[in-house]
Formats: sequence, C-alpha cells, structure tokens
Amino acid sequence: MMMNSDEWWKKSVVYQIYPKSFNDTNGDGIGDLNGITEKLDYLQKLGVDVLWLNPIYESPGIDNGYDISNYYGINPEFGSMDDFERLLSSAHRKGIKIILDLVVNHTSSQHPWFKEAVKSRDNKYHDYYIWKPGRNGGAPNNWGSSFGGSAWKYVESVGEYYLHLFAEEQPDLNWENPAVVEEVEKIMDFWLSKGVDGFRMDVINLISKYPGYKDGPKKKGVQYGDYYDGVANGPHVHEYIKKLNSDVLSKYDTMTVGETPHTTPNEAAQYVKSDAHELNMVFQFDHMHLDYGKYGRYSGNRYNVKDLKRVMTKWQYVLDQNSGWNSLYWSNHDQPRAVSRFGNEKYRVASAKCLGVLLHMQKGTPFIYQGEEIGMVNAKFNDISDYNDVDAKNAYHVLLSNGESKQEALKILQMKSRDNARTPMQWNASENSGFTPGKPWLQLNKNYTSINVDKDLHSKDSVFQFYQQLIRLRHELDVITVGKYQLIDTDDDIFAFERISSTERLVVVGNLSTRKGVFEKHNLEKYTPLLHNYDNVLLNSERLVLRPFEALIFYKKVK
Ligand code: TEU
Ligand code: CA
Repeated sequence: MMMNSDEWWKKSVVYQIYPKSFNDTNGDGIGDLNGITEKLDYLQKLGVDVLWLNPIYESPGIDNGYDISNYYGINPEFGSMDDFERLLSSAHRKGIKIILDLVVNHTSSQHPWFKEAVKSRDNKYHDYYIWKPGRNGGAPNNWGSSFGGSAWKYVESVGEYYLHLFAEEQPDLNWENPAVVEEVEKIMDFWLSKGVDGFRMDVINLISKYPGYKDGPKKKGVQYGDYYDGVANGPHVHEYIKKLNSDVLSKYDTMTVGETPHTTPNEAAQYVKSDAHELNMVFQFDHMHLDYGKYGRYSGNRYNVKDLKRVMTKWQYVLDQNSGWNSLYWSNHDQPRAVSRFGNEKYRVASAKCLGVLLHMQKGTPFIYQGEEIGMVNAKFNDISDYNDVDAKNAYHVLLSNGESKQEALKILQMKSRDNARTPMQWNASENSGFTPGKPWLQLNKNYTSINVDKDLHSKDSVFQFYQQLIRLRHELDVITVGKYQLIDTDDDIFAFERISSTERLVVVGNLSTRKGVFEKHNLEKYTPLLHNYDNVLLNSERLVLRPFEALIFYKKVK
C-alpha cells in the first residue's frame, strides 16, 4: 500500500470533541477532561483512532475558548494539567491519539501580551499585534469582523486601532514579528513534548496579511461577517508554516490539519502536497458555503446535491493530482448538525447512515463530530436568549436591523447557528441525558430521550453500529485509503463514485433525496454489497432503484 508508516493519519478516523459539551463529571454543568477520560471505552468501541479537542486552554470564554489568555494553562472549567496528562496517557494506552487546537492567528485581549501592548507604542509587546492609524477619523480600512462590525478597534492609550478578524476580544497576532513566531514555536513544543500527537490549526491561512491593508472588495449584498477573502492565504503564509514545520513539527510524529477558509483546491494543494512540508491536510469550506446567502451562513437556503457532488469531486481530483490529502467532514463546532443540513430529519437514521457512507468512503481522513455517530440533529431553540454563541447573537441583531422579522431571524438561527452543534452530548434517556448532574451550561436538545448513545448501543440497526462498520472497513480495506476516486455520472440527487486500486474496487452510491432514485450501473452483480442502510437490495442487473437516502457500498477484488 502506498503509505509510509509515519502517515498513520491516512488510515485514521478522527473524532472531534467539544469538551464543554461532551461529559461533565463534577456537576458544574460544564463538560470536562475527566469526562472525556470516562468515555474513552465508548470511543474505543466506536473504533476511532484520534481525538481532536477544541481549545482547553485558559480563556475568558468570549468565543468559547478561541480567545486564549494562557497557552500553557488548562482552563480550570475543564480541570487541571494533571487531568489532561491522565487523559492523554489513558488514551495512548487504548491506542488513541490526541491532537489539540492551536489558535495562533489571535489571542484573547486578556492575554498578558495584549495587556502590555496597549500600555504604550514602544512597549515590548506592542508589536505582537497589528496596529494602524485611523483614516478620516475612522477605521484604517473597510474590513469587517467575521462576527459582524468593523475588524478594527481604537485604543485611546496608544491612539491607534488594532485588527481583530473575529471578536474585538480576539486581537490578531503580528506574524511579521519574529518574536511572535518564536512564542508560537515554544507553545507547540510545550504540548508536543508532553506527548500530544499534533494540532488542528485555527484559521492558519489568515496569519499573513497583505501589505498596505487596502480596502477589501465591496461585497455585493453580504451584510454580515466573513471578510477573510481580503486576508486569506497572504504573501508569507507558506513561509511561516514551513518554518513551524521545520523548527518544531518535523521533530515529532504528528498529524496536522489546518483550518483554511476561503481557499481553493489549488491553493490548498500548496499547503498539503507531499513536498510542501507544511500540513498533512486542511479543512476546506466549499461544501459549507453551498447554502450561504446575503448574510453569509445566516440564510434560509438549502444546498443542492448537484453542487455538493461538484465541489467534493473537485477537491478529490485536484488534491489527488497534487499529491495532497483531504480532510473529510460534514460538521464541527461551527456548523449545524449534518443530518439537519445535508440529510433529512424525517429520514434521520437513513440519512445519517447515507451521509456516513458518502463521506467515509471518499479519499481522505474522515472527522466525526461528537453526536454525529448517533445522528443528533439541530436544537431549534425558540428564543434568542437560549443562544450562547457570540456569532449567533450578533447575527440575530444584524438580521433584525436589516428588516428581517424575529420569526425569520430565529428560523435562520435554528437552521444555521453554531449552537446547534454545541448542545450537550446525548448519552442516555435520564435527566440531562447523563451529560451532567448539574444545570447544563447550554440547553440540551429536547429529543435526548429518543436520540442517545445508550439507545444506539442497544439497537443493531443504529447509526452508531453503522459508523462502527464504516470505521472497521477503513481499517481493513486499503482501497478506501489509496484507491483513486472517480465520480460516476448519475442523476442529480444520486451521489455515486468508484474507488479504484490495483487489487480492489468499490462502488459507492447514495440517494441524497426523499424521492426514489434510479442508479444505472452495469455489472454490479460482480460486486458484493458490503454495507447497506436498508434491509434488502432492490437490485436487478441493469438498475438499482434507491429509496430515500438509501446508500450502499459494493466491493470486488480485482485479479
Ligand atoms: O473558525 C473560523 C471560521 O471559519 C468560522 O469562525 C466561521 O467564520 C464562523 O463560524 C462564521 O461562519 C475558527 C473556529 O473554528 C471558530 O470556532 C472560531 O470562532 C474562529 O475560528 C475564531 O477563532
Ligand atoms: Ca464539569
């Protein structure tokens, strides 16, 4: 198989844990590190190889941990450094690796560096951040924050504006300052030397800004956030990441995945092609932006399958042509629940399994977001006071100020808010679904009595059992790791592709709609149906009649 031993991440399945919402063991209503340790047997049973933990460092929590005030300390809400080291050693003993979230495009405004930086322009830490004079009595340029409003905030004590692409409590670091790069390398080395197995790197493609800080393109119609296209993939970004790799990462056996919004497959290939010596893979956003509207993600739009096939296939082909590697995901802590966004809640189990087949059989490393393995769905809060996310609350007010009704604004949040993915993990049908003996920090989804881990563990047709089989297939069949991806031309709502290696072949097909679909595929009779999310196969030699969200994986050995 074309995979050398240090490329273990090519055969791995990653499970993303949002610690705050995973499992609370001390009754404060907040998930914690000991809660993850307690569930390692569950994760081992699922069969995952790597855990990605969202930020666990000290943070004021303005952006739920993506505003870090101490990179070397554990957020006391999650526990202690001893708790973390116990989690890491327990996971390693079970053959499970752990990667952490490296958030170094920005810090918290409560970080000691920033507290020093605002004292004076000649303070040693002032140039750790990006400061510009105002223009015509206002901000230095027209860049918007991803969370709405200007990306610049004025500080009286120094008479300048600082850049914050996210919340104003998240000042962007100045990567042109070698001292900043040195600080980041120290942070990475600190965690890797503890035995951490790598990093997910938060918006890592934003760390190099274009010189001159010119106005971004006046966006037609976009009323909210996401101004990255003015700052993504800047002139020195590859130089910075190559340096992190040669100075630190290359000294350890790591897996890295960069979060790179507003990046094309060809641009992504520059980060992940085998001779780039930068990152192993990146998170792309093309399939996340298929249902965007004039308020960015906050639109009532739904994606269409034809576009989904187009963008996912584009990424498969372009990265393969450039010796690159894909990450594969439907959801994470920033996105709505996969079944609600890409499947259909009326066909919850069938569509959860269909999405699992179509993602896990592609070429790349699959990421399962906590709860996806049991088909959790969006929370549908009824009042803005139920929402926690800074992005959701800002967006709600922008929607109202642009004339949307409260009902429409709430309907959009119910569809697209990040809180949908942050409701507590649903473990069982007991109070608070076994997440906490206390008052949960965020409301649970009311359906936890019917959708929970306990129920899935005891049902042979559950989403959990199906995900176990998908993961087992990836571990057993090399064609899933190395086989060439080839889209099969089908009608719009059927997503079908082949995986081809010198010794094996897969045919993967899923009907991503509530209507019957026909899959014209000859010689399937020579294949063995490996996995199927319905109870029998309506297969005759010429055509497969697919029921709503019906998905199958066919396999054959090639002489
Ligand atoms: O997300 C960056 C990103 O692309 C999203 O924030 C997106 O812009 C947002 O969800 C609005 O659509 C990373 C983290 O994943 C996110 O949780 C943080 O809020 C953000 O960076 C700032 O650190
Ligand atoms: Ca707790």
